[in-house]
Parts: sequence; structure tokens; C-alpha cells
Amino acid sequence: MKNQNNENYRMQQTMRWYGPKDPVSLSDIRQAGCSGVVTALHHIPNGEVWSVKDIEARRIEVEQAGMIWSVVESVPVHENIKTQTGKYLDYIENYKQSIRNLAGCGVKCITYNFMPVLDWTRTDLAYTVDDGSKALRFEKAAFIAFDLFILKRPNADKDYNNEEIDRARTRFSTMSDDEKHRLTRNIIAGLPGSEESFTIEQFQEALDTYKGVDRTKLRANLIFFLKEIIPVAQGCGVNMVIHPDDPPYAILGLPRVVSTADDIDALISAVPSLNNGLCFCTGSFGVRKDNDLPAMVARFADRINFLHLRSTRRNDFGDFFEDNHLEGDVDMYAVVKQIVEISNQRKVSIPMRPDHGHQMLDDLKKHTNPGYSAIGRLRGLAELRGLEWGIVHTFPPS
Ligand code: DNO
Repeated sequence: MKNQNNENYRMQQTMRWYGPKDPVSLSDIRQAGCSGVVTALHHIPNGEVWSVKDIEARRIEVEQAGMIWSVVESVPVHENIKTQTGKYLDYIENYKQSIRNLAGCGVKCITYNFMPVLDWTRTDLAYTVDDGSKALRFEKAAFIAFDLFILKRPNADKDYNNEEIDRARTRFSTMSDDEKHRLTRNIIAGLPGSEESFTIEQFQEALDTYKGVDRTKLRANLIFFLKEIIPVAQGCGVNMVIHPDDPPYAILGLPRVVSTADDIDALISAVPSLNNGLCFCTGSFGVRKDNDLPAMVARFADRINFLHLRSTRRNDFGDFFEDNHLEGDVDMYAVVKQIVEISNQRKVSIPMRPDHGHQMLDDLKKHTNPGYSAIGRLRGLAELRGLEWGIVHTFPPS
């Protein structure tokens, strides 16, 4: 995808599509200016093989809308693989077969994550920001209140300091029953794209399956998985891209091992193949002050094969909300400048999607998937496209 007017390799513009039930259509995505679609076969239960027939049907649907299926997000990793229990070896074989089947249909970039039990987590899905639009938010005191006073996880208090516990208690005392219910649903009922959903009892049971799995064990299990699947991916030309933890630290007593540059290094040194790659999510990594995002883009230049661009704004209490794409704590200019650089060095157009967007304008009156409304993402994409355009025209490649 070389630009005609200069020699730069541009990001490939994509949006996520949740399939035929998504209120945002493929035609909407095309009109937003995308040439690629990021999608998954959400109807297939975790652990089962994605058949060629189902993959082909989706591929054709996307191509008939004038775009290509750029990236799979996600082929979910079965919980048994993460804990190495039950039929995990069978699930790994199934995973390998799904990789082969996707490759056979020409879909060659696959996203996945290795977060125990929960995928991404927020406490508030409709946080009103100054301009009246709605954003996703993670409020630490509310999250701790859920853990201590709603879930009542055994020994949970040991994970927090006194100040955090006091703030959570005060916060809990202000919550109506409605709010408690909504908070619980937001955390355990599954945000879009997370394939699991629980009742409170099932949730505690799921947490209990990690009793013997600490950080070291989880990392070892991830490396075992990578050693199994990456040679298969390499054999059929598939880039596997792991998505970082969101938020990027341990929660609910569960370990997390894909939160920092050092975490990524550990995976690369264990499995150096370039097919062992990264979905660089600025919103997830950016929640930690100690993650230097432009430096991380440079460090992992040769294995970033998918980009999620969004920005979060933190406060001193550990809360964050999803800000406009060019605002917040992420230095998006520096990140995109670095991406332009590595793309030109590698001579590739890396697929990028504006990750999430505010619920705004007409979408405030519609039912939308939290974070995945049309207009908010359209705004994000337009801003990111403009930012890249400006950088490309200011800094011609050397
Ligand atoms: C949230 C998404 C995540 C992501 C998975 C990848 O909006 O970024 O659900 O798709 O973690 O496996």
C-alpha cells in the first residue's frame, strides 16, 4: 500500500466488526475510509476448530463489501491452556488447526491474549466527559469495592493498602443497588470481544481455577503454548500478535504477564521467531507510567504487526478513562511518528484500528457495543489519519 505522492508506507486503516449482528455495518466501515476489517468468528465456542467453511464465508462477506479481512481478533485461548489443566493439549491442537485453516483462506494475522478469566475490564461504560460524549472508564475504588464487598473474594483485602480499602468502602457506601448491579455486570458479564460471561458464583469458581497459577507459572504456560503454535504459524506464514493486558497489572488475585516491555522481552527470548509478534495497544500499555510507548515501538519494531491506537487519561488514584485519541496521556504524535519510521524501514503497511471511541452525536440515542460505536471511532480514525498524513508530509523517509 505505497502512497503515490511520496515514498512512505502508511498504516492500513481498519475497524473491528463483530459480525452480522454488529449494529455498525461493513458498509459503514467502508465509508469511514477503511480498506481492512478486523473480525472474528464469535459464534464458535472457545477451544473449537475454526472450519474452512466458516472462515471462507466471513472472508467473502468482507470482500463483497470492498475490503479485506486484515486481522483476526481474536482466536481466543481456552482457559485450560492458560492453567494447563483438562484437555489443554487437545485445545492447543485445535488452535493449530485454526491457524492452518485461516492461513489457507489467506488470513494471516491473528490476535489473541493471555489474560486469565477476564479480557479487558472497565467499571463504567458510560462515563460522561466534559463535552457530553460518553467514554469507558476504570475507577479503582469501584473495582476494589466490587472485589471486597460484592464478590467478597477470600483474602482480597491483602491485595490492597489501607487507603485503597478506605476509599473503596466510602465509594461502596454511596452506591445505589442499581449501580452495584451495573458495576457487577460491567466486570463479569463480558465486554464486547471477551468470549466469557459469568454469574457471580461462576466467576469465583473461575478465579479458583488459578489457585496454583502464579506469575511464573502463567508465563511458563504461555511460553509452552507459544513453543507449540509459533512453529505452525511460521510454517504457514501467519503472524501471531499478542494483545497486552488491560489494565496492565494483576487484578483480582490473578497474575498477568503481558503488561510491560520486559514481559514482551521474556516471550521473545523464549520464542524468537518473528511470527511471535505483538498487537501494540497504546491504550492498554499506556495506563502504566513506566511504559515508554515510542521507545517500545522502536524496541519491538520488527514484530509489531497490528496496532490499536487510543489514549487513556490517568489520575493519581489509579483511575483512567478513555480520552479522545489525540489527547490523554499517550503521546500519539510520538507514537505515530515512530510507527511511520518502522513501517518505512520494514517496508510494510501495518494494519491499525482506532481502538474504541466515545459514544457521541446520534450514537448517544442508539444501542452500541461499548467502545465500538460508529461515530466515535470515525472521529478517532479521522484524527489518526490526519496525524499520520501530517507526519508523512513533514518527514519524507531518508
Ligand atoms: C478490547 C479489545 C480486546 C482485545 C483482546 C485481544 O476492546 O482490545 O478485547 O480484542 O484482548 O485478544
